[in-house]
Amino acid sequence: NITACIFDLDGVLVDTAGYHYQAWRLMANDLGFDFTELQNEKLKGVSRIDSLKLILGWGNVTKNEEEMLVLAQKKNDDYLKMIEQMTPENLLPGAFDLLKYLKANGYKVALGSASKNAKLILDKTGVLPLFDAIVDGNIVTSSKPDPQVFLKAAELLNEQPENCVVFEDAEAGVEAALRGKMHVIGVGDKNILADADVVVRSLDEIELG
Ligand code: B16
Ligand code: MG
Repeated sequence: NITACIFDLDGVLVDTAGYHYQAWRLMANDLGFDFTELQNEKLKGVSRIDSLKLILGWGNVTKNEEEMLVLAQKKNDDYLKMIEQMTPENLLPGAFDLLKYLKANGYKVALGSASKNAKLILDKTGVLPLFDAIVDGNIVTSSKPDPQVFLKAAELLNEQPENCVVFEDAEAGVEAALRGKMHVIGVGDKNILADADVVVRSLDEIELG
């Protein structure tokens, strides 16, 4: 019996992938190369520093640790300028109604995201008060598919994993939820998220009540 819901952020509640892509592209272009939207898919759910390493690899660019930190910082500054404009309108279809419904019906709600900017985004989109716990890139040390992010969320909610359902758009996130012995609803393409218990195209497909 499900008593708690844990949400991924990017790709489930909001669509920030486009902003991440724009900001990383600025960096890549400065370094003299470019990468495609298809390559950008590979960055979903992946931490900032691991994303940077993947992108530098695509451009055959080598940087030392210190240079990488500077590049990651610059990308994040550009990204922060972009998300500064976010409002509740940027919530994906069905997200607000589902969160409100869960709250009104006594479910516990947590966030389980790789992003260090998660809290800011929840605040900008007006849903921060609907969350009982937030586990984000500032807390997590092992990225998805490691289940740490979701197990930590269950722990903060004081819930057993088997009573939690995770909402995820990334393959690695679905795997993380399953490894954590949780239920998982995939949000996106059912061919990519084949291991999820249920797959919806978007949160507004979920029937409330
Ligand atoms: P930041 P999620 C992930 O969020 C994004 O999907 C991924 O593209 C991004 O690199 C990562 O957060 C880190 O984000 O640079 O803001 O710390 O899908 O786990 O909510
Ligand atoms: Mg995601």
